[in-house]
Amino acid sequence: MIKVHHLNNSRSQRVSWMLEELELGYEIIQYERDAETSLAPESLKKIHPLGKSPVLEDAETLIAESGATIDYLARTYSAGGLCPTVTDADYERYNELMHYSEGSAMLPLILALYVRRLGDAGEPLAPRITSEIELHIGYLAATLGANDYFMGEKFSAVDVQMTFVLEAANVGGGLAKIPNLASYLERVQTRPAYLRAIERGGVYFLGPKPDDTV
Ligand SMILES: N[C@@H](CCC(=O)N[C@@H](CS)C(=O)NCC(=O)O)C(=O)O
Repeated sequence: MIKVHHLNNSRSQRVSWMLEELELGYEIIQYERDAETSLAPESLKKIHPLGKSPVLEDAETLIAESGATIDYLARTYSAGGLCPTVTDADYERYNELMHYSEGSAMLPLILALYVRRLGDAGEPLAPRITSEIELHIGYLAATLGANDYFMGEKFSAVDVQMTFVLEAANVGGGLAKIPNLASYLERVQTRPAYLRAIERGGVYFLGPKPDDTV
């Protein structure tokens, strides 16, 4: 059976969500972040040398990197339903967005998280980080446009990959003033498969807020 090495409150929510979309059976191996450092436990390094989550095991196949994992699941199990094939006209667009998510969009969001911990010492970096975040949010808003999903009218693996970026950007309500991205988030976060993944994976602070905390 497929195994997901899942860290609480992390990108591995994407992988369980993808598995739920595909209605595949899977086992979750749960890891907890250190309460002080938020780092993954050392035991994850026994599964993959980087010690990061997610890691997926499917028989002899072991994959780290959420984008590669989601693409693998789409190619292997969705029969073309959640990703184009390499000869399709929209394949390069799909591939670009899959890479863009972790390769470009996440960088300033992660930097903001780390630099915040420096307090006043991080101030000189703030304008550049803020302008980069704005650049990526603007690009994502323009790319989605009036479509329901990033590849157009049809939900795809790109949406599973990109939602974490928008959730990270929305911490503190960052997308409230961007109507198409805000309603997109609501659209994907109410998908039954998304909600089932959270139920199985446990606490996920980036997800939809309970009614009493909205
Ligand atoms: N680019 C990687 C990032 C993996 C990653 O950094 N995962 C985080 C959780 S979101 C992690 O394992 N952090 C714990 C640690 O670094 O100890 C991916 O998309 O899978």
